[in-house]
Amino acid sequence: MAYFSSRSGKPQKGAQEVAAAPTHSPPRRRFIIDCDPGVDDAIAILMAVSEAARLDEQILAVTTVHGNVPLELTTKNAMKVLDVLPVQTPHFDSRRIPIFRGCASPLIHSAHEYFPWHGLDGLGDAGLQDAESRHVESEHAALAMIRLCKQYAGEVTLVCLGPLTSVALACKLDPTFPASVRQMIVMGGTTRAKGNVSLTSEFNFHKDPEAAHIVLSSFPQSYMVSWETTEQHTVAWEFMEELLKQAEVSCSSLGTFLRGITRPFLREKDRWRGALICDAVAMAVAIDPEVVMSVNECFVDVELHGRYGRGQTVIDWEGQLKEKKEVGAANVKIVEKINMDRMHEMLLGIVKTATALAKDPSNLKERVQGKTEK
Ligand SMILES: [Ca+2]
Repeated sequence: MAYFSSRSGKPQKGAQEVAAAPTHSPPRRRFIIDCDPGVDDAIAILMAVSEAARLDEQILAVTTVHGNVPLELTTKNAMKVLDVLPVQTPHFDSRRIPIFRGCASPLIHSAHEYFPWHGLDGLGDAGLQDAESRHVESEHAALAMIRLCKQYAGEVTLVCLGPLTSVALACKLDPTFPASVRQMIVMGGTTRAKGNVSLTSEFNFHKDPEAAHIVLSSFPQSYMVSWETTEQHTVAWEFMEELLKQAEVSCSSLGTFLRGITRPFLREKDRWRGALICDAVAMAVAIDPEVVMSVNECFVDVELHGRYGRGQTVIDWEGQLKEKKEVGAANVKIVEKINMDRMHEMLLGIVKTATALAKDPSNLKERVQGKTEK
């Protein structure tokens, strides 16, 4: 049963073929997703699950942080999202992805502003049931990140889709933590100081500027997927509608989930050229770095003061600080352009995975009964 197509157009291994793959070879990459679900976080997580299943990669953890809604809700939402695609491969079992609760508030300031973009519950007020079969680990997200990245030193892609509070805490708890991470992807910041919650700052950096500063200055290199870049890579409304229809036809539970959570976005049709799923753009970069078509490498920091500038991303476009020897090498790859065809494939992959599971639930059972290597 082939349900994925490769970029070359050749059919790739389907669910059963993946199950029969050798179990002795290690996973190709491992991911930790730090997030604040959030509708776009949800879509990004589903993309990661379907791609990880296809590529036999691992999602080591989903860690939650305050952000779009309070921590209690982002954690509940992460559990709900992970329940949507119960998929297994020899190295991957979405039902066993552990969830770790992170920071409930920013490092220093105590302001709690929430914005209604994702509904009051963070998932479009779609009335989704809690995922009662799941639980949250007792270890703090920051400690779990440190532990897992040490355990798999040099193998982990850390994808940050919310305020960077927990990641910054991990950097301070263990200064060797950043060097243990293979690749760091951040959805956040701005390239032209075009703020979306203040005049100059993007939501994730605005929520915890100190954390963003600590993270960018601690990691030797990060990919930054800015607000402006995501704004320029919206998903056409026609594509979104087709995606929803395909999901509803082929897998009603996924269709109901996606239709429910995207309702607030669809109400904004007149405001944007397409669906703004910022975290999905960042996730596309994490899943397949070749999706990136254009980057600028610069020194990047975050402004921590100022009447209008707090939380603003500051970029040394002309290398002035480097010339003065105030900073070293560029610390950030600013993603400017991505391949939207590839991102569309990843979005369609969610439906294809769900369709395969809906058609062949016995395959799922077989894997759970002992053929899954953990
Ligand atoms: Ca987010």
